[in-house]
Amino acid sequence: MLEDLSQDMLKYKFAMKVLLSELDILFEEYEFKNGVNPVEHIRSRIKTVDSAEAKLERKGYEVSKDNLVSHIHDMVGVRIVVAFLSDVYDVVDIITRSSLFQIKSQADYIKNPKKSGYSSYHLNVYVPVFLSDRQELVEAEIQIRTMAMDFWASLEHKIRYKVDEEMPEGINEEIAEVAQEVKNLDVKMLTLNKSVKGLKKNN
Ligand code: 0O2
Repeated sequence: MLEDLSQDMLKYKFAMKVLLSELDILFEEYEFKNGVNPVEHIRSRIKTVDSAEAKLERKGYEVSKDNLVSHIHDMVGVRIVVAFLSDVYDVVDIITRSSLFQIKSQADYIKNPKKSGYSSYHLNVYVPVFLSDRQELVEAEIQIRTMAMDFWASLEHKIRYKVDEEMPEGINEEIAEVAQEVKNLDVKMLTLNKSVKGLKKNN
């Protein structure tokens, strides 16, 4: 059982407000300049203490406040869902250019999917929070993915969390195969979109 986290939870809440507000500004500015907004929708959540405890246990750490701060990197989590593969990289570019955020790390699970088949682009950033007497940098995880990747990840999560034990034989492989099909769809839709864009330009 974790020590009192009320002050930390408040900090996460403030970091989320700053993060969402900056994203809103960045995407609205992008739309003003380019006439299109690459974002379909944004979801956000602050991880519950119960879920953080479960994750620490899963990772083999003792449940403590110190371990939570050191090993749970997604207490503040935002998911940005876009239409096309190329939009993922546009969004990464928009966020990494913002001088508000300090980029801690990035992982491209689209170019290098996880063994499960999971693919998304992960950006871990530090968000500045200005309190009355000090500034704090709070870590947040931003996941950027297409609608197709989001479909796969949401359903895979539902399937996996139904079983406490190991998956029955063959299921993991089949789920990974579906991820490949999803990837093919993303590539196909991107190609179609590019063809139509080309037509518009020629007219
Ligand atoms: P939830 O329910 O989203 O909170 P960490 O960086 O410490 O968070 P890790 O494994 O080092 O953990 O980092 P990683 O893999 O970059 O990001 C973890 C998050 O990515 C997960 O958070 C999921 O949201 C997502 N994710 C990673 N792998 C998979 C996968 O195989 N399937 C699905 N559906 N999602 C995945 P949580 O806390 O595990 O879950």
